[in-house]
Formats: sequence, C-alpha cells, structure tokens
Amino acid sequence: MAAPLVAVVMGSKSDWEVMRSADGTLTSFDVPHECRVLSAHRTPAELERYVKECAAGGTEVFIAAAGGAAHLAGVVAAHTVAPVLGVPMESPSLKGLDSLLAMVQMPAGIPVGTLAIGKAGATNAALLAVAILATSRPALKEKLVAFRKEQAEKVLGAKLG
Ligand code: RP5
Repeated sequence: MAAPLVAVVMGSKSDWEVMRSADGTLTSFDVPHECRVLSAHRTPAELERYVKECAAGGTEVFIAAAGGAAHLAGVVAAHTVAPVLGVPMESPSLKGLDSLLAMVQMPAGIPVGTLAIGKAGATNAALLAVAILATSRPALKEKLVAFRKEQAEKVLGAKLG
C-alpha cells in the first residue's frame, strides 16, 4: 500500500464528526494523509497490520482518536516508533474525562502525546503533526508561520458588537 505521510485512525465512525477537523486541517496544509476507522478492541489484528504497514511505508506521524476506555493511541504507539498524537473523544457518560485519563496515562516507555478532548484536540493534533513534519520541510514551516500570522490578525481585527 502507499503509506500516507500522516495516518489518522479513530475507534468508531461515531468519532468522525469531530475528527473531520483533523482531516480538514491536514488538507488545508496539503499534507498527504488518510483517515481510517480501526479499533483497538473491535479490530485489533487489522489495526496492528495497518500501523505496521504505514510505519514500514514511511508514515511519519499517527493521530489516534478514541473514546471511553480509549486504548487506541497506546496500541498504535506499541507498534511504531513514529510520534503518536492522541485525541480523547467526548463520551456520553463522562464527557470525555474517561477518554482523557485513559489516553494520557501511558506507562513510561511508550509515549502518546495527548491533546485536548474533542474538536480542539482534533485540530491541534493536525497542527502538531504539521509542526513535526515542518521541522524538516521549510515550505511547510512557512505555511505554518503564515497560518499563525493570519490567526493573530483575526484576533487583533475582531470587532465587538
Ligand atoms: C471508542 O468507543 C470509539 O473511539 C468511540 O469514541 C467510542 C464509542 O464507539 P461506538 O460505540 O460509538 O462505536 O472505541
């Protein structure tokens, strides 16, 4: 398979509405990426195979979103030495606090960079992936600097009604 530069996995299709933000952000930076539904619990063999194929094919960053027990990012990280960014999903019962605590509490040795719960985390995971890739890609770094400048201009130009 042709491995994407950034692989975005999520535990369920129900995560997609939130993870669209990661997809859209990566698209806006023209970063080749792929979004897939794969579960640590429901499709463990397929998940392992996908991560290993991506890693062997040159994927440089993984983004993993999951809710509840939220083992996905940790399992992805178990199968690759590439950076793994975790996005805790907001769960119906505990509002994502369960997902956050599960994801962030990785034992020493297998890191997962955990972002905020929900949409902000999804967007920032993509921006962090861009920042990681930009360390060795000057053109991408320029785009990131331009994005920050544009964002700052929006804040400074805000008109209050
Ligand atoms: C996790 O369980 C998924 O990442 C999702 O956030 C949560 C609920 O999944 P569904 O029951 O909606 O498929 O594995």
